[in-house]
Amino acid sequence: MTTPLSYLSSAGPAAAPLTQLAWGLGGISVAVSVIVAIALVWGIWRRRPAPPAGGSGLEAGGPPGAGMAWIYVGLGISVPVLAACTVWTLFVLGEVMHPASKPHLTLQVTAHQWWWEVRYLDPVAGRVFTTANEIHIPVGEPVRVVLSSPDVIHSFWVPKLAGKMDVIPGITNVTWMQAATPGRYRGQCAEFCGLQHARMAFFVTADSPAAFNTWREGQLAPPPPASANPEVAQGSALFAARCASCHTVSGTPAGGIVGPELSHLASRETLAAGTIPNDTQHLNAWIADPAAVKPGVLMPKVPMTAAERAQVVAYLQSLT
Ligand code: HEC
Ligand SMILES: [Cu+2]
Repeated sequence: MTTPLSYLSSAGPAAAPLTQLAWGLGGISVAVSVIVAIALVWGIWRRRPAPPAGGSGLEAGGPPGAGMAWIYVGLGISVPVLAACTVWTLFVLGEVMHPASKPHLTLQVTAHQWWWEVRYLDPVAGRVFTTANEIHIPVGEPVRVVLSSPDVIHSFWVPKLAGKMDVIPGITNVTWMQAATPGRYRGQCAEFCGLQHARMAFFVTADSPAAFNTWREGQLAPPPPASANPEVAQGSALFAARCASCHTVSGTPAGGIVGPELSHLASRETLAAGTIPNDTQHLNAWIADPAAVKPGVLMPKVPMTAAERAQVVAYLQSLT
């Protein structure tokens, strides 16, 4: 069984203290429940002292004030434990606030209904690029994530790599994440943000530094020109006429910003924020009727013949 969203184990220093805290507080809560249950059962089965003779039979047995010891002992145990939990929580919050070293890489992540725009910032303007839903980071180093939203409140959450951080319109929240081992980590919008909230997933792939650089250079280069193959060229013209108002493909006039950047769509493994695999059949079905895949989606159905759609699909698959 794979549990990509389980926070019971973690894979990086921004998440590890939270995982320990979750296990610790979870363990204490279970222990408290068990102790209370045992005390309750014991209280039910215990024989009470006989009521004083000659009374109505409803008077409390035992001397006045008997049983107060339970209150004192109970408070004496629970107050220090709760106080210790609070202090532990505050320490953990302090620990995950900032990474141990200054991040070299900053991602500007914009949460949209219902996908993630990811911009790789760089001091050199020509080295800034944008992608969607699939984030690559170099393994073993902290990455700063600057979060904003143009529509509603979302929440950025990669359970294995970091705690949740809300993405709030009008506010810029900053968090960080770091992967200790290479791998593909699943993320999910963790704040109900409308119809397709559940299908607002993303992936963080932690690459070796060399693989990360190769990927980054690939994203920075414009995709191969469309002229090579006639079907791809036809698809490119259709795309320019019907899709470019919402989507960007670098190196072409397509510069729309309503939908995800498609410059290197073919390098992504999934479509529509982790909803479907990125293969010919699913890409075709998506363009034919996006709302059938993701009801309520903000991409319209663009009228096209099956032959035209095949050309557009061929073009999109050439965007490596
Ligand atoms: C009105 C704006 C708009 C138009 C026009 C539009 N799209 Fe989209 N497109 C979107 C939005 C918004 C999404 C994000 C959907 C989601 O995941 O919730 C999207 C997503 C996609 C995706 C998935 C990208 C990914 O990485 O997940 C593909 C592929 C795509 N569109 C192709 C096309 C093609 C091809 C056309 C033209 C036939 C087109 N779009 C027309 C707005 C548009
Ligand atoms: Cu969301």
